[in-house]
Amino acid sequence: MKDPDSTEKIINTICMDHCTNACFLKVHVKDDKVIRIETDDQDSEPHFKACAKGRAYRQLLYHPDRVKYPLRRTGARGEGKFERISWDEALETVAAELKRVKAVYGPRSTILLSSGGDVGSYLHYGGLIDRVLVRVGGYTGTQGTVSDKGTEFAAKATYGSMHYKGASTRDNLFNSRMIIFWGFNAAITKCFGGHTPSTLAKLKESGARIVSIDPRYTETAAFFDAQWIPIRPGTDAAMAIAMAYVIINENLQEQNFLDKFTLGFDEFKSYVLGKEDGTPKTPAWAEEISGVPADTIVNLAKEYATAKPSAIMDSFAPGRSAYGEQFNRAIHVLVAMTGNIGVPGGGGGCGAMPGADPNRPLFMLNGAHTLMSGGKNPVDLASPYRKDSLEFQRGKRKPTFSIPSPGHYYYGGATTAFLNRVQVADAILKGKGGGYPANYKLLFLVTINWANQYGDTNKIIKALQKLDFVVVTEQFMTSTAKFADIILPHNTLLERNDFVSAPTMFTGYRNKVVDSLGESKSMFEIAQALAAKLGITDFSGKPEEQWLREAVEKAGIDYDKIRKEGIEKLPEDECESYVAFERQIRDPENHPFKTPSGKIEIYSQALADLEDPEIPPIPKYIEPWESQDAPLSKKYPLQLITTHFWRRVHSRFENVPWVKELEPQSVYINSVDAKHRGIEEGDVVKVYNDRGKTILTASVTERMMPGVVDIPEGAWYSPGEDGIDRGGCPNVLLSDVPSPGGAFCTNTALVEVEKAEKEGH
Ligand SMILES: Nc1nc2c(c(=O)[nH]1)N[C@H]1C(S)=C(S)[C@@H](COP(=O)(O)OP(=O)(O)OC[C@H]3O[C@@H](n4cnc5c(=O)[nH]c(N)nc54)[C@H](O)[C@@H]3O)O[C@H]1N2
Ligand SMILES: Nc1nc2c(c(=O)[nH]1)N[C@H]1C(S)=C(S)[C@@H](COP(=O)(O)OP(=O)(O)OC[C@H]3O[C@@H](n4cnc5c(=O)[nH]c(N)nc54)[C@H](O)[C@@H]3O)O[C@H]1N2
Ligand SMILES: [Mo]
Repeated sequence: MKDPDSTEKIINTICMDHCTNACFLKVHVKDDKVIRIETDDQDSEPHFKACAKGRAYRQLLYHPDRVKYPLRRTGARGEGKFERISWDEALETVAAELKRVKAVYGPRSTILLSSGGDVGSYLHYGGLIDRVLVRVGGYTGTQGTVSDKGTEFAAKATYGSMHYKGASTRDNLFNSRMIIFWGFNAAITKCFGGHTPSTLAKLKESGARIVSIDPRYTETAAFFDAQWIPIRPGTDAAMAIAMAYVIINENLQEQNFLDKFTLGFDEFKSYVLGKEDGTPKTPAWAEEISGVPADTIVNLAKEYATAKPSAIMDSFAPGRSAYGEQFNRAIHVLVAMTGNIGVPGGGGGCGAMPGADPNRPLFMLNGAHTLMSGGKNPVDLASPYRKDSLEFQRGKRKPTFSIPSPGHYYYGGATTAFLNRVQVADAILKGKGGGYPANYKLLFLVTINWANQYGDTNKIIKALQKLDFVVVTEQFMTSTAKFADIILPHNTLLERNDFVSAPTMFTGYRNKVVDSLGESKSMFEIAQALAAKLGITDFSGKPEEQWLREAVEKAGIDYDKIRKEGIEKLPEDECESYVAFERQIRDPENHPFKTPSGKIEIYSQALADLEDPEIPPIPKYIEPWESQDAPLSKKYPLQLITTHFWRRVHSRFENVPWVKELEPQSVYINSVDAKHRGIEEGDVVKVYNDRGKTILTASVTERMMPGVVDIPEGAWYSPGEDGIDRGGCPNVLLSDVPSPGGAFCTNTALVEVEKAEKEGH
């Protein structure tokens, strides 16, 4: 322990929670206590000013509900009764259970399920537990991310690369004549850039025409006074394909570009014109499906095809729906048809991660880092390549994309051993009998609030009840942690050192500001101690500080300087500016696309080879299973979307009063739908379907399109004695059935809303 220091000092650090953005914090410390948090106050661009959440981090750090000691369950699973135990006892129990499950059932029966935590960290992340588990025989992991699987699938099929590489850096937009935010609420989610707000502010002056296609009138649309085109969730591919129809009909496509750089436009054209199936994909056809007037589609298509260069910022959210991968694929075709690829001001996609210089630390999601990743996972190695996935299909080809992640941790999925992360509960409940590779017994949950954040909460709870053993690393008693047998108390980013990198614009040092509260520990400390209990001798080899110093110095950064300053901003004119696929278009001979044909694949033979009508080789509109036209809509007439909320990071900060008081958790409902149900602003309502029910207040607004309601994701699942959620957690209503491309369908669910009084609540 340091001597208490009564003079106030400022320690610089970086907030980079799982909002995927990164902001600068100036933390005032007195007597070893955080007393105030300020943020970036420099005039020079770019800015990394923290949002309300980062500035309120002090209340998260000192929250009275912090889990500060190792806990062992005493009551029934989920009852929330625990007793304090020592670290020694906690780790002994976890080690013993890991050994037992491996000995009796084999290593596959242990699942490691982890999520972002503080993204961008170089040291403290779930990959450290991977490093432990691969050394004791391996484990079952998950493949892909929960955020952008549809978008990623589409980018791999069309461009052969990850979508991060298919998006340009934000400065690209300053050259655009028109920008379409398609399911992208940039002002709130920012998506890979704490500097996005300052970009948007400058864009306002650029004179570009801005359009927002979204079931909600978003904060971004409001900021720009943009044209708002409301659209029924899950129908975006239909609208995009009808835009292609207009462009073909008016002969506005860049045929030379299509001939030179793409494959399969004729097959697509044949589908669009109805030669393939007898249905021309006219604007009238799309109006019927999407609710967007045919005239609006015609005008937008013509304008987009002629106002060059133009950008379509297609986000992940429409891709997180049934057949959502078709949406991003259809956008790729529009971008190609108008020659908007590889040119400044053109492009598509919502967030860039260029990665030009391998030594320059770049933004990467947790687990993608190789700093301490575990190496090959024996379970993965012993399994055949998947036949049902794009890049590994038929096991013939090498992966067309991979992030350096030797253990396939987080981005894994090369083999059949790994589960789709949306289906983990299903796998636990059904095991081998349901066609899964193993019967699962032990679940290791690391920086994830699984029951709260994944589809079909009630099913996840059944899975949690079924397991032999559940261990959770947590800072709080979340709805998931209540189901743990052992909780390992994890510290926060203000209580440990780390190195972080932000998308393209800075690298930062996350300074430890105060000592860990109670007996909470960093992930490095937890993993190291667990490794010791398991008899692993080669876990680290060097102390934490050395790992960090080496990583910083490898990036060519002065370690002591960055520790002091906390951030190394790249001057604005030196910020890595990147126009996606610029090289492929400028010099196609030497820089082919990474698809099998080397071209932009409008028609993908790899997809055709899957022989799955639900994943066609050209982008098509396929009606989502819970659409407004589905038979189920008679019973549940409203489409639910579940957006990312401005005052939370998923379920994080929901318990922080300074942030929580800013806006209540509500279901947003259009006044027509509300009136029809006798619902007024602030009424307590029940939202329900066959999967679950949740009770919360209604916010009646013209900013939602009729027929669609929004419950922001991340509210804390809090069942009453009747088992009905009172926290407003939308995941009790969502399904765990993934889209054929693998995505979590967070925006595909039919529900009904009624005043709660009716039920006596
Ligand atoms: N404040 C905050 N920022 C965050 C996060 C957070 O939790 N809080 N989370 C971060 C993470 S991990 C991620 S993955 C990203 C997520 O980023 P996104 O997936 O882009 O975010 P969402 O808010 O889900 O959706 C964006 C917009 O899409 C609209 N939308 C939903 N369904 C449809 C549809 O079918 N069609 C169309 N056209 N629009 C639709 C929504 O109304 C919303 O305005 O955000 C990141 N940023
Ligand atoms: N309905 C619906 N559900 C969604 C989505 C949606 O759009 N709609 N979006 C999905 C998306 S895109 C994502 S990425 C997931 C996110 O899902 P999660 O990553 O599970 O969400 P978090 O709430 O961030 O949960 C992280 C948990 O880890 C704990 N934790 C422990 N240690 C640490 C630490 O050191 N740092 C941090 N930051 N946390 C720690 C936190 O207390 C918290 O309980 O949610 C998904 N769920
Ligand atoms: Mo995400």
